[in-house]
Amino acid sequence: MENLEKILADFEAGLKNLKSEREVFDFEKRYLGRKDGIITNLFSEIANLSIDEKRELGSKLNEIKKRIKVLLKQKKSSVSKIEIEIDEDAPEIKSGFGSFHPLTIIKKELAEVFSSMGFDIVEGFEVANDYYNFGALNFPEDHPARDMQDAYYISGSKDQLLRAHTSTMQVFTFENEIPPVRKIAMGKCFRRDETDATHEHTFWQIEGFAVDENITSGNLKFTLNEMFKKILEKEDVNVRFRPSYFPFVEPGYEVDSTCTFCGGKGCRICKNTGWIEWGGAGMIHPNVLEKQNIDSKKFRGFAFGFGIERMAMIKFGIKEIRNFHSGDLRFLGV
Ligand code: FA5
Repeated sequence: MENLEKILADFEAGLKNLKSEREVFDFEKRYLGRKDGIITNLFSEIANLSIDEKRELGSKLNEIKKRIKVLLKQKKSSVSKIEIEIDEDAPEIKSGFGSFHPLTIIKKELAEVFSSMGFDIVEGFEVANDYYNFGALNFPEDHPARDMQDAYYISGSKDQLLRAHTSTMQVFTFENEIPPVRKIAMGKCFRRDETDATHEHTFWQIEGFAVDENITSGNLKFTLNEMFKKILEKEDVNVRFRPSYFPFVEPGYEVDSTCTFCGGKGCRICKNTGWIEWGGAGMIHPNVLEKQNIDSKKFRGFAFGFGIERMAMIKFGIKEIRNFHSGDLRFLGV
């Protein structure tokens, strides 16, 4: 019995010195731990005593256990719950504020400039079928892009594929909306291209198109000029169209802007031409509109499609496309 009083007194004295929640837990374990707790052990010792002793000591032990529990509870609520364990040997953690990914910056700028011109912004679907990716866009049956070697087909399917360009969004839109429409689609595209410094199997494109009664290439040029001014952060940017071929536009163009990095004199970015190549554009082919029951005599439209990684590479002087999706924090400058 005396021993029990001493145990309780020791407990109370020890409890006073505890400063943290961790210490309280350890202390609790020392007394009430299931394996080797001081009180727990005493309970198992009772088993060897006579019935009378058992009764007397048992009730005293229960009383002490109760008291210990109450005191532990009080102590737990009084010590600080917020503790940081410091590992002296752990490497230093550099704190940084982080930064936006270059693609995020470009997408945000594109969203801003096009919404200011009244374009709706959509992302669209990454899985399409031959019809949305090619057929409805006037690709001839034997066009090489339709080849299984160039697009990722869903396994076991000859029809379903991962979209190879965001032009699929023209078809989805014309199926569901009546002109006038102005739309921007930004999303991932997939191609079985050889990976190199400027090509990846997965990349982002922006598709833009507008259909109305009096749309001309002049509208296209103005719209793209506004986009270049925003991305290049310069007011004096010119746009140049060179003839090109895409089955879903007629006429089709390759779009260049003046090189704002050298002022047109020639540099590494423009490969000494004074012009930067951005991507494809053109006037939407009447066949594409007619396939969706849009009267091509009444309505005309423009469309353009650019690689967003390419835009970021130009804007930020990034030389290697594989950096974008590598997850390497050094690239992000964090
Ligand atoms: C197209 O994809 C057309 N849909 C663009 C278009 C839209 C033309 C509307 C006319 C009217 P193209 O295959 O050239 O075109 O791709 C456009 C851009 O996507 C390229 O200039 C390039 O920047 C980017 N791109 C294409 N393939 C890859 C790739 N494997 N990796 C990274 N970027 C790519």
